[in-house]
Amino acid sequence: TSCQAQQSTKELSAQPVPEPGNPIITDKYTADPAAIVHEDTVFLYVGHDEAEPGYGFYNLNEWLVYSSTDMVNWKEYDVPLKATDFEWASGDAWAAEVIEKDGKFYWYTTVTHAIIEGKAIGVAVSDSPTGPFKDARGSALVSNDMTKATDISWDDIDPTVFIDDDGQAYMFWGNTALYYSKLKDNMIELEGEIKTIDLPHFTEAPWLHKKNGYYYLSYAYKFPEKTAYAMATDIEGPYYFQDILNEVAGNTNTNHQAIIEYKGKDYFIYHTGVIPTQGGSFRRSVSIDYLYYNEDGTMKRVIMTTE
Ligand code: FUB
Repeated sequence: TSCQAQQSTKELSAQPVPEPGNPIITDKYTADPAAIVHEDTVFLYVGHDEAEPGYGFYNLNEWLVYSSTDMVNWKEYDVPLKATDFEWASGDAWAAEVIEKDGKFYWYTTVTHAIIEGKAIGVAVSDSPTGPFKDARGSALVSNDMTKATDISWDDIDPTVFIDDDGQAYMFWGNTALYYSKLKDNMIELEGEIKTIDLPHFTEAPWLHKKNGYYYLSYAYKFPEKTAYAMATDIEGPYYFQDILNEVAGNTNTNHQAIIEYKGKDYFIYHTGVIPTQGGSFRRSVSIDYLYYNEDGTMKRVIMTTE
């Protein structure tokens, strides 16, 4: 009957989206994911891990961009940005994050400064989420001579940028010390002083997101790294430590997360070293799993899945 036909159509359209199979990219090694949703499409930004098997450190020279409308099928684009596109940098395409403002896409990146010792943060800009991106300043946005909370030269890494509901943009970053600063309206200059936030066992990889009035600061915790998180009701804190969000991911001593909501579901995007074969701490692969919140706003621990 027509009633039965209607019923079965409804059941079909109510099927959940397919479980994402992990890792999501298998033809190259990818690390340090960041993602945005723009016009109903997810854009995923990663570093390209190019270390040879057995090489015991990072070898990342470029970032890559992918898009998806179902979190399962990912389209790759031409290489949108390389570390040496910043003429003042000597290389090292470490963790980076893109944000959109007024139709422009700003990509905050970690690189090694060619003159000032240590890591530094650059910002590139494009009219499109897939690039091409160009250095927006011609100089570092943050370099090691500007931050003094640690003696290490790699404490200016892993920027995460967030625009609050009142339009004010903030950047959080760091290794060992967690720094943050406001950004000017032009998105390419800091505004005011650089401050710090104390979080237990903060290592690196901060990610800031907001949901239902809470600010969530997730970060790499201890080493080998788990992902932990703290919550606040004001972007500048105080942040209250909550819990471990994700355990050490298989076969890699780092972890690096992005958290997004897309088409009514929440996703935890991270990297592991497990797969494909010959993966490890310097040959990582981006994976995606569902993220679930409790009624009080806290987040449930992520269940990492493979194929
Ligand atoms: O990929 C290089 C570095 O490893 C990143 O900047 C850190 O977050 C860690 O994942």
